[in-house]
Amino acid sequence: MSFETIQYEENDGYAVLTLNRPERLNAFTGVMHAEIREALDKVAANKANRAMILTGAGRGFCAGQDLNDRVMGDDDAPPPDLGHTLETLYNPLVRRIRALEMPVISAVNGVAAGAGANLALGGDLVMAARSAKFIQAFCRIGLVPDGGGTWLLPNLAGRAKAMAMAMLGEPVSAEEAERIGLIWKVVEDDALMPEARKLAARLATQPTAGLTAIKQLITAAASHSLDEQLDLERDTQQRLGRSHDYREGVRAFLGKREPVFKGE
Ligand code: LHQ
Repeated sequence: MSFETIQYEENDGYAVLTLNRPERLNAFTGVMHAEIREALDKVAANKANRAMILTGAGRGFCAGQDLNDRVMGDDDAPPPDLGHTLETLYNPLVRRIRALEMPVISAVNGVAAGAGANLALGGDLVMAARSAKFIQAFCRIGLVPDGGGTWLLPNLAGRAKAMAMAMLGEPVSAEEAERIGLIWKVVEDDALMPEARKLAARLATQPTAGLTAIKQLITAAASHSLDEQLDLERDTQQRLGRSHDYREGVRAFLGKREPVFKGE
């Protein structure tokens, strides 16, 4: 499959989507948005895909919106409609990744800035190379964190850290990001992709419907009461209790053998 601004690969039960404009630290353009949408359609259309890795080519993960792109506006043009850009490009992308019915691994290979940082943080399992850093660069150009940033930051790291990251726009190292709960874990630079691939291949053998439900419930918890969440757990468990993979998991345990999950 050939794209201009991304690379797409399917392999061993998982897909890898690599942002690929390394000379611009993989900053987003309209073309890149369109290609990502097309790739995500492919990920979802193939039932053999049971996990996805999102990463970047070269020394950066993604530097957010390409500031040369017309959507940002310039002196001679009328003011840009950034709301339209979010509504039509970024918000659907964030929602689409959240709704993908499989775990999404962010493998953050280098600097992740602006919407690129929040794209990474929106993944389900976020791994970062030791040299990676996260920058909420928006405040430097008079904007607010988007791509879900104002929701993700306080939910992941708490209000105090969220405020400091969003208002100061200073780089947060991968180690610091792990320490404050912004990401899952740091790995050595050259271990990032081997580890991400190993994890994706392992996830591809797991009960995918159950993992998808975990993703949905943990997302829902951020805006639910305990009572609402208990009801959601009841309904979800009821559904999963009728699934192939639940039956298989219990039978394998009782039979003292490895389970063979279908993902449904
Ligand atoms: C870039 C970019 C870039 C173009 C590096 N654009 N060229 C979306 C749209 C609608 C509403 C508003 O919100 C948004 C969301 C956003 O994402 S807004 C925030 C946009 N991003 C930024 O403000 C980050 C800008 N980039 C940087 O601050 C630095 O490049 C970082 C800190 C990411 C990395 O710094 P360095 O490692 O020193 O690399 P560099 O600055 O030298 O960048 C390498 C090249 O990439 C360079 O080009 P050049 O021709 O000089 O080699 C940069 O101009 C280019 N580049 N980010 N976003």
